[in-house]
Amino acid sequence: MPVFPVRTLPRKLYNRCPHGIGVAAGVKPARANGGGPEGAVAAANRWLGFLRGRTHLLPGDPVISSSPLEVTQLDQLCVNTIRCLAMDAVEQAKSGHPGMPMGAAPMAYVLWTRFLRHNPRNPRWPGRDRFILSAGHGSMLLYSLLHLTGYDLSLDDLKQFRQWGSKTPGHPENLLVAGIEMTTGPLGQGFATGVGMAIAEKYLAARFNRPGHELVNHRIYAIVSDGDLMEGVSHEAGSLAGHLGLDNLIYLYDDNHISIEGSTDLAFTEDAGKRFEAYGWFVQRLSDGNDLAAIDQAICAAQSQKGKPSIIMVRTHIAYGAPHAQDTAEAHGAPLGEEEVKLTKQAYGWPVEPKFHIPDEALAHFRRAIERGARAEAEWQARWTAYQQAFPDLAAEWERLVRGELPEGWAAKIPSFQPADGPLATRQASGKVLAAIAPTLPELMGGSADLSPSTNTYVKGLGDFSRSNYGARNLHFGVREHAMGSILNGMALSGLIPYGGTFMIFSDYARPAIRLAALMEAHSIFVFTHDSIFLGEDGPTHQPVEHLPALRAIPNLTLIRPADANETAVAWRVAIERRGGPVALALTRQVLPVIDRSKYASAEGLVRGGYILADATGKTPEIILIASGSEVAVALEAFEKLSAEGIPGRVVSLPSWDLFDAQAQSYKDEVLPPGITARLAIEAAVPLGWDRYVGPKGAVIGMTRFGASAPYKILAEKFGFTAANVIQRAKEILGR
Ligand SMILES: Cc1ncc(C[n+]2csc(CCOP(=O)(O)OP(=O)(O)O)c2C)c(N)n1
Ligand SMILES: [Mg+2]
Repeated sequence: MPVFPVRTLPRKLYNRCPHGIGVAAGVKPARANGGGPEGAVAAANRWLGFLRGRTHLLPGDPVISSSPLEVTQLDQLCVNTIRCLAMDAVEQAKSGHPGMPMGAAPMAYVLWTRFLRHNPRNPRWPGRDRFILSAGHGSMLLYSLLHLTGYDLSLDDLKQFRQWGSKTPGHPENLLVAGIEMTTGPLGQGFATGVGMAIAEKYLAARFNRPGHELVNHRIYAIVSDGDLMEGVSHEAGSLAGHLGLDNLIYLYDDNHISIEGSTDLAFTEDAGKRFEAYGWFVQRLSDGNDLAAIDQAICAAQSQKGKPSIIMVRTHIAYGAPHAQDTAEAHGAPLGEEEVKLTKQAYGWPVEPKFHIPDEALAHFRRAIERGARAEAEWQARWTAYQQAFPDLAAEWERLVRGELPEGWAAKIPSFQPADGPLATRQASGKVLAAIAPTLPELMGGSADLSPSTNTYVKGLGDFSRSNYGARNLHFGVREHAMGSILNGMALSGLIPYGGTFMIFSDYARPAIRLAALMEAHSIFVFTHDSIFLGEDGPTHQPVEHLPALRAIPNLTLIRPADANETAVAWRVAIERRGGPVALALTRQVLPVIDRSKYASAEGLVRGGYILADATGKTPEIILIASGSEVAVALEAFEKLSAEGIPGRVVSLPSWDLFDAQAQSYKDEVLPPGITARLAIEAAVPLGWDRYVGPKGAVIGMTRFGASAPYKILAEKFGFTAANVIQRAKEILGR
C-alpha cells in the first residue's frame, strides 16, 4: 500500500497536467514523441518491473502501490517540484538556466530516488555512488535535488541562487556543499572526470575487494548534455572508458536537441549513439524523457551490463511544459519571465504563488532518501566491519586512504643524488624518484599521454591498467592529454594521488582540467617534461616559451621547476604532501649537472619555493642572479666567474613562485634583500611576471620569440643562456 496520502492531493493538480506520464484518468498524456497513452495494465507491469535490480527501496515504498496511477501522481508531483524550484530560483536571481532542469527533472528524479546510493546525512561516506551534473549550467537541478533529499542545503540557500557568498553559485562548486562531487560548468569536464572516478573505483575494488568481501562497488552516474557530447574531451574520455570496459559508469544524456545558438541541427547532427557504440559503450535510446518507467528500466539494464560503460540517450524537451519556451534556445540561459512562469505552473497544475513551493507530500517522498541512505550506509558498514576482522592490514590501509594520510616514513624512500653520479635530466631523476616511492604508496597511480618513454612516468613492476587488470597502476591514457587531466581530477577526488605526464608544450591541451583541479582543490600531479626550448631539435612546435607564465597564472596551482636531480626529489615530496590543490612539475629533457650540495645550499630549500643557493663569502653581494630549472646551472657558472673577477654575487634558485610567495616577508627579504637592486633573472621562457623579483633596476634573460630547431647547446648560444651572456648582462646592470 502506498505510504503517502496521495489521495488527499487535490485531484485537479493532476487533471490539469497536460503532459507526462500517468496523468489522471480521462486525460490523454501528450507524449513527446508521438507515443500513445499507456494502458493501465502495461503501466502497472512496467512499474512492477521497477522492483527488479533495485536495492534501496524501503518496505512500503510507493512503487509497490496497488495502483500505478497513484504512484505516478506522486512521482509527477516530485518531478514538477524540481521544475518549479528551478524556474523560481532563476526568476528570482534574474539569471540562470531554467530549461535544462525542467527537461531533465524526470531522469534526475528517477536516478536520485530509485538508484543513487547516497546518504544525505553523511555525504562523504566512501561507499556512496557518485553523481555528476556535467551540464553544470543546470545547477538548479542539482541544488533542488540536494535540498529535497535532505542535504545540508536549505530552502534559503536555494533562494540565494547566484548571490554573493551563497552556497548556490551559478555553477555547482564542490567546495561549497558536501554532496557536490565536483565543480562543473566547463562542458565536457564532468563527463571526463567521471571516467577518472570510474577508473579509481575499479582500481580500489581490485586492490581491496576479496572473495565474499566487496568493500568497493559504487557506481558513477552523470547527466550530460549536448554540449558535453560536442566537446572533444568527452570523445577522448569516452573512447578510453569504452576501451577499459568501465561498466561502473552510467551516463544519462539530456538529448534535448537544443544548445545556445538554437537547434543542434546547426552543428551537431551525427548519430552520437553510434559513436558511443563504436567506443564500446552500451547505448540505450529513450524516446520520451518523461517516461519514468522507461528511464527506470534503462538504468536497471545499464546496471546489469558487464564490461561496458553505459549511456542512456533520453530525448527530452528543454523547458518542458512551458507553453512558449519549451524547445527553444531562449529557455537555455535566461529566466522564462513572470508571465511564462505563471503559464507553466498553471500547465503543471501548480499554484502560481507562493514561489519556491514544495508540496509536503513531495518533500516527504524525497526525504525518504535519508532513511534509505542510512540503511545503505549501515549495510556497507556491516560489510566494512566484517572486512576489518578478516583483513586487518588491508583495512588499515583503506582507513589511511580515506583519511588522506600518507604512510609513516614514506619519504625515507626518496633517493638523493651525488654529482659523481654524473649529469642527468630532471625527467630522469623524476622517474627514479617515482620508482622508489611508488611501492610504498598504493594511492599513487598514473601514466602519460603516450609519452612515458620520454616523460619517465612508467613504473616498472606495477603492471598496466586494463580491463583485465584493474589492480595495475600504470595508466595508458593514449594521446589524450585533455581527458588525462580530467581523469586525474576524478581519481584525485576519489582519494588517490594521480599523476599524468606529457610534454610541457601540450599542457595547453590539458589546461581546462588543470584549471579545474586548482579550482576544486584536487590533488592531481601534472608531470610536464621537455620544459623549455632546450628540448632542441624538435623545434618551436614542441618548445614551450609562454607555458611557465601561463601555468603560474592559474591560482592555486603549485608549479615547481627544479634545478637538478636533488631539487626534483624534494619537488616530488612537496607534490605528494601537498593538500588542497594540484601540482605541476616542469622537468627538463636535457641533462643537467647534479649541483654539489657540499659546496652549495641544500636542495631542501625548494620547500620554500626559493632559496639562496650560492652566496658571496664575507661580502655583501652586489648582484643577485635568480633562475629556475635548467638555467640555475648557468647562473651558478656565471656566479663563480664573477666571483673570480672580484664581483661578489648571489644565486637564488627559484623553482616555485607559488611556494616562495607564500613565505613570510622576512624570509623573502632575506633571500632578495630590498637593498640589493642589481638583479638578473635567467629563465628560458617568456619573461612575463619576473619584474616582481628583479625590480625596476633589474633585467631578465628570457625568451621573447618562439624557439628554433637545433641542438640545445646551439640554442643556448643563440638565445643567450650562457654564463658569458649572464656575466655581460650582469656587468651592464652594475655599470661596469
Ligand atoms: C567548454 C564550454 N564551452 C562553452 C560553454 C558555454 N555554454 C554553456 S551551456 C552551452 C551549450 C548549451 O547546450 P547544452 O549543453 O545542450 O545545454 P542545454 O541548452 O540543452 O541546457 C554552452 C556553449 C561552457 N559552459 N563550456
Ligand atoms: Mg541541449
